[in-house]
Amino acid sequence: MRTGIIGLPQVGKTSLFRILTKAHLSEHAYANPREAHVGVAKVPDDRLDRLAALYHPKKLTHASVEYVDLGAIGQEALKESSYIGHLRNVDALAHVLRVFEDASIPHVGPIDPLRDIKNVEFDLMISDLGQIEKRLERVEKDLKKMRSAELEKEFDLLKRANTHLETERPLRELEMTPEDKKRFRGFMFLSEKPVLFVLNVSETTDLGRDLEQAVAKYKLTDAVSRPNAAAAAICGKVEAELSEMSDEDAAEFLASYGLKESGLSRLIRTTYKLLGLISFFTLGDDECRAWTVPVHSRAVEAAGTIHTDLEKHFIRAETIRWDQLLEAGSEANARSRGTLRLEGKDYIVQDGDVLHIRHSG
Ligand SMILES: Nc1nc2c(ncn2[C@@H]2O[C@H](COP(=O)(O)OP(=O)(O)OP(=O)(O)O)[C@@H](O)[C@H]2O)c(=O)[nH]1
Ligand SMILES: [Mg+2]
Repeated sequence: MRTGIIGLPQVGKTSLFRILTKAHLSEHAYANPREAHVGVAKVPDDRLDRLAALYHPKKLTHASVEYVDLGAIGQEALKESSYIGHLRNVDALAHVLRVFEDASIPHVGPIDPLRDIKNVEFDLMISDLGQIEKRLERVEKDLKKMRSAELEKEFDLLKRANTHLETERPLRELEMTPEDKKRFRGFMFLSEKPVLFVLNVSETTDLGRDLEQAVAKYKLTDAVSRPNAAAAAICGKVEAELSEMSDEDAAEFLASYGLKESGLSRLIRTTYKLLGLISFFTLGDDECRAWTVPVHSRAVEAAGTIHTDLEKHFIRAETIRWDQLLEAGSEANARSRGTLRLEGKDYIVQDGDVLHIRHSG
């Protein structure tokens, strides 16, 4: 899974990227704001950490997400093939919004994240509209030459998308059947991608409360409750300091701001929810590991993400909820308590399940 970090100039995109991926970028990387950076972020998961304490594994593997830090967005940037190439290839967007006050860092005007959202969304939609118009012309020509049921369906969908965009609504809000989605897949439309609005707020003494209220304060409640959109507020300054600390120091530091967890944990979790992803765990003395699958995945599909052989030779999945296993203290205890279940191929994996795949391979 790959998320593109986008936004207007100087809103904190690269800062967020560095904190997420713990990347130490060279001065050179800052000197060229048009250059894209790619990095991997570990998905923090307290459940996995606690389970691993039962096993003391040789290796502890968290799930990971890729982030791409792109230069500032705008009509000009969207004409550059490398910029748009990077942007098309992400699964989701993290749109960083400037909310922090700092007179020394220029912004397009007074702090107004709703205006900034509209501007950036407009650019995404104009890019999609151009692509749709080109494709419509092509399909129209082909339809004159020959009749094709599939082409007609594509034509209707493109027309519908065109009208939708002309009323200034992004494609992520267009109702589509799974077939429609397939028809659009190859286009990699920008405004179709799920978006997480990241509010980068000022450092304040009551940060916990300010983060919670940021969405309402800036009148973003409507914008962030639209289909395939979500929001997370963070304080870039505080997160940057946190990322340099040991776990104990970080916990104390968070508490001093009235916070329970880092903004990054919340941000990554919200991205998972937005993309309809869940985690399940495999545990053992060699390795304890978190895996990522789409919600509603069947046990046999989950097995396939671990190894194709496990999918092919799947017999049963020994399953237990992560908290039930913690409570039992060991698999043996869980088995005698009857909380360890045997599930078949079609079992729908739940977020936080611990799976042990039994196979004949
Ligand atoms: N006060 C304050 N300054 C911040 C915060 N986040 C970032 N900055 C500053 O804002 C400036 C721009 O930060 P970057 O992370 O480089 O922003 P960017 O969006 O990547 O900028 P471009 O790539 O040039 O568009 C830097 O001077 C940062 O130190 C914040 O939360 N508070
Ligand atoms: Mg940058």
